[in-house]
Amino acid sequence: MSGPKKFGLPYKKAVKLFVSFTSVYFLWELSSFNSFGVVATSGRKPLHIAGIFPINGTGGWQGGQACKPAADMALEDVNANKDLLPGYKLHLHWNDSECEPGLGAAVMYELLYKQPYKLILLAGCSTVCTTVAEAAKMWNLVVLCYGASSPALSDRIRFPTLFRTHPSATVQNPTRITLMQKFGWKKVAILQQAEEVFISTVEDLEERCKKVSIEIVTRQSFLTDPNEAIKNLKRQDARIVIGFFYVVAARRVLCEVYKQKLYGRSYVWFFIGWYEDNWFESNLEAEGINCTVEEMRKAAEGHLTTEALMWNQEKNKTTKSGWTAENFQKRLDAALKVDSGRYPEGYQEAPLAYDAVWAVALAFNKTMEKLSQMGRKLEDFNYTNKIIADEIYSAMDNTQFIGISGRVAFSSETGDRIALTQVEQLIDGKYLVLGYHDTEMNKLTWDNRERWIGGKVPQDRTVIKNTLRVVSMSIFIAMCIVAGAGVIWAGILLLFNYIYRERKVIQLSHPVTNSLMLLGFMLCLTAVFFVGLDGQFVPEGYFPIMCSLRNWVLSIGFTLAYGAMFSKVWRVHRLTTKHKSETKHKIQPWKLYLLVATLVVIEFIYLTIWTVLDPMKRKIEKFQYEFPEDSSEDIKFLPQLEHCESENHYIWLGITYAFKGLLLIFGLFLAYETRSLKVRHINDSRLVAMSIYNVAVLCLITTPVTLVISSQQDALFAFVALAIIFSSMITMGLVFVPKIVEVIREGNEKSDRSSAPDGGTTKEEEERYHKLLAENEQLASILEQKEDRLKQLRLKLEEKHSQMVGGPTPEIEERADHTVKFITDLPGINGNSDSAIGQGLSNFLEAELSLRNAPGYLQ
Ligand code: ABU
Repeated sequence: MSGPKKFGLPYKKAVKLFVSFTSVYFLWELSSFNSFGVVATSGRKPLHIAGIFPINGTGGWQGGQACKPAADMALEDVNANKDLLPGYKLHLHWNDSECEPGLGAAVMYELLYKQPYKLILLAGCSTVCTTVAEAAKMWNLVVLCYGASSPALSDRIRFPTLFRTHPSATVQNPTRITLMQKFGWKKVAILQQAEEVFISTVEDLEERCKKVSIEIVTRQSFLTDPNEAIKNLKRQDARIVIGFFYVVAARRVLCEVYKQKLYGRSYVWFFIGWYEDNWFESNLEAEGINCTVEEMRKAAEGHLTTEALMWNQEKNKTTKSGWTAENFQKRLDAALKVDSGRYPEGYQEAPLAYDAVWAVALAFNKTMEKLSQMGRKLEDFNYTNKIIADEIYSAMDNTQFIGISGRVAFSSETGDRIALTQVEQLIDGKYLVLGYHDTEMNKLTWDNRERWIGGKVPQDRTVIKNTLRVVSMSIFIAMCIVAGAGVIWAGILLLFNYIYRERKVIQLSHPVTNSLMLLGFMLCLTAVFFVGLDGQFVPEGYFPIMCSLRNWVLSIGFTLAYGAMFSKVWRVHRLTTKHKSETKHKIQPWKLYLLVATLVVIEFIYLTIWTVLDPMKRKIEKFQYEFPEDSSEDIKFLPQLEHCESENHYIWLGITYAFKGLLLIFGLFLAYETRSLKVRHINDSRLVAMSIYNVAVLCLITTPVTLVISSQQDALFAFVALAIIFSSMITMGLVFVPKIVEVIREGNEKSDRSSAPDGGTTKEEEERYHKLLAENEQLASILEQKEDRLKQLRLKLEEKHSQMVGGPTPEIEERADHTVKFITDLPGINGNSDSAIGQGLSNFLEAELSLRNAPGYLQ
């Protein structure tokens, strides 16, 4: 930054050290020189002034190259003017500061402590002016800066004796703001060299931007190499860049701009306007700029500059010096030998240096008059003479005149020059004035001569177009058609279930449970439609409703369908685990309904809690930018995908998956356990078990896959839709197609012959059953006949017994009793008898009868 840094000391400390050291030198000098200056030649007393000109440096502003000759011209003119400073002649003592604050301070020290006393100090370059103006107050010395734009110099407390003919750099800021507003730029970036002059200008600009809601996207600074800073600008997509740097740095910036391709139709660069007209193509080799003149021209084309006016716009108006601006320019050009077209640095500011000397002369003139009234003289001035110093200050403060740079006047609050700002643009390698801005009146005079490379005003940012990723129409329509067909199919099955409810094949399948299952599938298939309804159909505001609708329809549908299937396998499994006597009873249908209802109620309560506590919202997933095919379009696309999400979405999903997952796995287990069981009262239980495999497996596959492909809208929709369609259709087919076939096979008769379509009773079994029934009836009648015959025999036996004297022998008695007891103990013929039992019984009876008729048997 400034000098003290070079010496490695804090700034104030450095100034104090400098002042105390030089005071010693000052006392020593005073002892040898007691009078003011040397005796003037040609009878006029010299009035000595000091000047510091930056000329030979390698950085900063070397404006002394043109300003020193301009100051010399002014001295010449002032001294030639008879009305000005009568009896006196201005004499300039000067040295080169190279725009280095350290060197500037040393030069000042030398100028001040070498006799004669200097009445005023002229300085150029902000960094040097800052250093010398802060110290000069210690010597009661007024400083007039002809080439310092730093806004920091407007601080009257820090620089109480400073004036400047150079306007503050802040005068350009309102102009910059006005231009941004004119072209609709709301986002700008700043690139600055790390110098106080630019830092304070940028701070002022930031404040002003804030007031008018212009966003500073980034503020990049660099010391010497702008490479990284420009990379950052590119990274931040800066399009409108305001640059603050000295001309040497400006060349480096421009070369880097070329290399990093931050020029052309999409970019606008604002540069400071006080560089010389051909700044971007000169000194390239000397400064080690690694770009050709052609490349520099290419990068510079179209940039804008702002600068306070430094030349009187009324070119032919005679100024205080007697010169018109036009004539002065010719004279200056001749002095500087600018025929070659190469302007030395400081050419723009030359009128300021010229007018600075005139301001000094006019102020001295005024002071002389004032001092003569007080009986004092200008030549009485020394560095402790506060009275004369104050008079010089006051005269300078009131100095006003029309100079080569325009109207010269100083603001008493800041010491600043008041000026118009000029806006220029580099068009075809030449600067063209576009307009002027009156900062005080905030009035822009614009000639509409600007020219943009792309033919239109560049944008302040890449326009980002949000593109919603939506389900492709063909997939959506295809899935909706299939799902719709599924809904119709489920409706037909519902009707079938109702119409044929009296048929045994339907009756024994628990038609109400199947109807609930069909209703569930209808809801699931309807959910396919809702899942596909995205931003292309549903406005943003209604999307959360759509999210809840999807969730509710699919969840309730699944619970109804799966719950109905689950209840059947559950009941079948329960039957296998119950005591045999209990299985004789018919299955209670209400138990099935209760299980389905319980599951649905749980689902309903859960969904209500979810919806009320943490409703689903429209969440946007953003993807990588995509660029249009046509690269001339300054736009990029931001693909977005809508998702339905609650705040604690993954907690809710966790609960859902845990509950349903357990239900699915348990269902799978029950289905496996009951796979080979035939239950007459749930005739389709095995088919339902197969359906559970189908649904469970599909669900268990679909859920993790959907999580993985959640960012691919088409794949996600197709996968979910197909999973719903497949599981619903396969289940409906498995459960109902055999029933339909059976009903068709039976025709329209209401036959009860069939008991189960799932392979429970075949035709052969049926016939065998009927045969057995007939045989049973036959045996029952035989048994009846035999019983009658047995009764008759018993009667006969009793008669014989009463006729006998002394009765039968005990052996015969016992055999007869045994026979009667055996017959009485026989099981009922209507029970489980078969032909074998009947045959055995008849053989026994025949044998018994033959025994009774045998010889020796007592009759
Ligand atoms: N127009 C030249 C300004 C130089 C400076 O402020 O340092």
